[in-house]
This record gives sequence, C-alpha cells and structure tokens, in this order.
Amino acid sequence: MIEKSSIKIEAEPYPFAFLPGQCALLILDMQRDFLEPGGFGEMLGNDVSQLRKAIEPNRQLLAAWREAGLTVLHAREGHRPDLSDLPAAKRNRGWGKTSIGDTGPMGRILIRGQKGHDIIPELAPLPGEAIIDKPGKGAFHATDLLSILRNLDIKQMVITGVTTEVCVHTTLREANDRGYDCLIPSDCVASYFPQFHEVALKMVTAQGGIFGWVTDSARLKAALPKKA
Ligand code: C5J
Repeated sequence: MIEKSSIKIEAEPYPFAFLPGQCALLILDMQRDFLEPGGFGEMLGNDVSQLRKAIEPNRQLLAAWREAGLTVLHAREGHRPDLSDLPAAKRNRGWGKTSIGDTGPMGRILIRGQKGHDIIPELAPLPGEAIIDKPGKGAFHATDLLSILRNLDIKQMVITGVTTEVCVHTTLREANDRGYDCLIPSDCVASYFPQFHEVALKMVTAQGGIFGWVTDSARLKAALPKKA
C-alpha cells in the first residue's frame, strides 16, 4: 500500500514511496580499517580507492539528511578486545597473514576502541546519533538495532556504506526478513570488487525488487523535505 504522505523517489525497479519521518539512514562500516591506507582492507591486498569513491556521496547525503532533521544511524563492524564475541570460523576463514585482533598500523584490527575501528572522520557521528556495534556482517545480528528501529517507529531504511556485497547485502536481507523496506543509493555503497558491486545491486532489484530498491544520492537528496 502506498501511503498518501509518501514522497515518490525514482528508483529501480519502480518508484520508492519515501516516508521521511519513518525512514532511517543507516551507514554501514565506513571505518578506517576498511577505507584507509594501512587498514585491514589494504593489508588483505584490496584497493581501498574502490571504497573511497563512496565517501563524498555519503558525506553529502549525510549532511542533507541531518539538515532535514531525519534519523541517522551508524554501524561499525568490530569485536571486544578479549575476542570473546569473535567466532573461530570468522577469525580463521579467508584472512591472509593478519587476522582480526592482530596489531596493525592503526592498532588492533577491527577491535573496538582502536583507531582502525573508528568511523572515518568525514562521516563522524554527531552526539545523539546511535552507533550500532556489530560483531557480524549484518547490523541486526547480536545488536540492539531492531529495538532502536521499533522504538523510533522506523519502517524504512536507506542503507549505505561498505561493502556492497558483504555487510550491505547481509543487512539488507536481514532487514527484509524483518519487514523493512530498504532503498540503496548506488553511489553511496562500494566494494573492493567493482564486478561484485554491480551484480549485488542487480540482485536487489531483480524479480520486481526482491530485496528492495536502488536509486542514486542525487535523486534521494532532491526528495528530502526542507526543515520547517
Ligand atoms: C567485510 C564489510 N567486507 N563491512 N565487511 O568484511 O563488508
């Protein structure tokens, strides 16, 4: 059902019925460890410039979202210093010589409180904006995100951040199963692997929008209400 108070945003596979007061911007994992030279992502051999393309579109969207007075949520992937929330399967699988909890140029990798775990300064949270600390890829797993969304009466989310096919997709799928409509601005998400980014976005809108909608930040910013 399209609510009368909604604002139409051009999107694929069809327009998104935006409810500004019930829509949160959720920015995922825009952390130094993933985006900055010397961080975990680069230590694994990835080209961080692929992710850095999403910084400026996110910075502008975040500024516009704040200006409109809408809900902003940030998420960070990371673990407790004693690694008690790090499953062995995650620690052991897929990583190179260095692993989560090891010491790198920005402190212990993906450990809460370490420099590398911080959100990049360009997108630093403001006081009052909730930060979801998540030990997994999805922002719902082992966090209080669902409770925050319910308490704020949020029904929709704009999801941005990194990486498109990993944490963005996992969170999007978790959100779908919990009944949230999700919109992804394509220039505000990124992957170390451009081909995965492209396909991951196509997977969102396939089959009539099986996981949600895809737009871009220009169309989304143009739809934001002006603060009274
Ligand atoms: C990854 C993420 N790629 N934030 N994390 O390990 O997508």
